[in-house]
Amino acid sequence: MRIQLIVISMLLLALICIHTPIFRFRLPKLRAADPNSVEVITSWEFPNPGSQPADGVVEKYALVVGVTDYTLNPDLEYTDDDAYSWADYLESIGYEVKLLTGYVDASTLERELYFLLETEDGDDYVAFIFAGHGVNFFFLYSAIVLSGWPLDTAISQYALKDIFSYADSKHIFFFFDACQIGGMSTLVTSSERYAAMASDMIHTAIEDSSLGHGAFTYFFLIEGIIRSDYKYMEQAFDYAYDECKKRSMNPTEADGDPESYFALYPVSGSGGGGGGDFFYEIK
Ligand SMILES: [Ca+2]
Ligand SMILES: [Ca+2]
Ligand SMILES: [Ca+2]
Repeated sequence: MRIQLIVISMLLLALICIHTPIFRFRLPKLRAADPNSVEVITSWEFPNPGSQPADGVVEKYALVVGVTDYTLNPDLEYTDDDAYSWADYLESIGYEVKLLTGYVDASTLERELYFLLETEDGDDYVAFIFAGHGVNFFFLYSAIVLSGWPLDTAISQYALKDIFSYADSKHIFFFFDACQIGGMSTLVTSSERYAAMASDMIHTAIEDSSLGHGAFTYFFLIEGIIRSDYKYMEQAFDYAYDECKKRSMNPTEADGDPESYFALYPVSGSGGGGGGDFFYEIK
């Protein structure tokens, strides 16, 4: 009788644990897509947005994408939160932001990329932020994964590189919080471009319910740029790199100019030899 009581109470306790959120052990979700579940676009018939020369005014434009809804790949929970946080921050430093979250397909991205490239001119600042699934193909190239039907759509590093070759702005920031996305370093074609990526071409990127974000976005943006007030992307990257390494990730950066710091707004003294101690900000 006593043994039966003990067994029953243990079973009850187990049931309570299973149904109580704090006892539920949740594994971090991977932002990796299955290469067989996507239609991949390696070259894109992208309409020419024309060329807009510098007009003497530094305007700042950002396209921020957080894909949560996928057809064949698992939905993601925190990519939209990553995108909201980036959008809020970029707006706070004077960017005109276009935010795409939820179901974001290739035609939506094409429309917004076209609008961005048709708007920015030769002396503007541009930022492209992506949080979602990533995938590599044969360890040869990376792709971002968008929503799509009947297959999700993967846009390769080559297709994105072609599209950004239309940019008039020289100063472009790329940020990718996705798995196997390191091939996007190919977008850094000049000294005034900088890319931060949550992974190399092999490693995965995670999103974690305890952070409420992708780990890379959390440490780069929330703890690095916002809480630690890092002005330079290289500083934010170094911080996020150390934190993500503890989580078995391997973030990578592509720095068009290793001799100078890269900032998201004009910072006087940031050029030539690693940035000065004295600078003022033009917003
Ligand atoms: Ca301008
Ligand atoms: Ca343009
Ligand atoms: Ca640099």
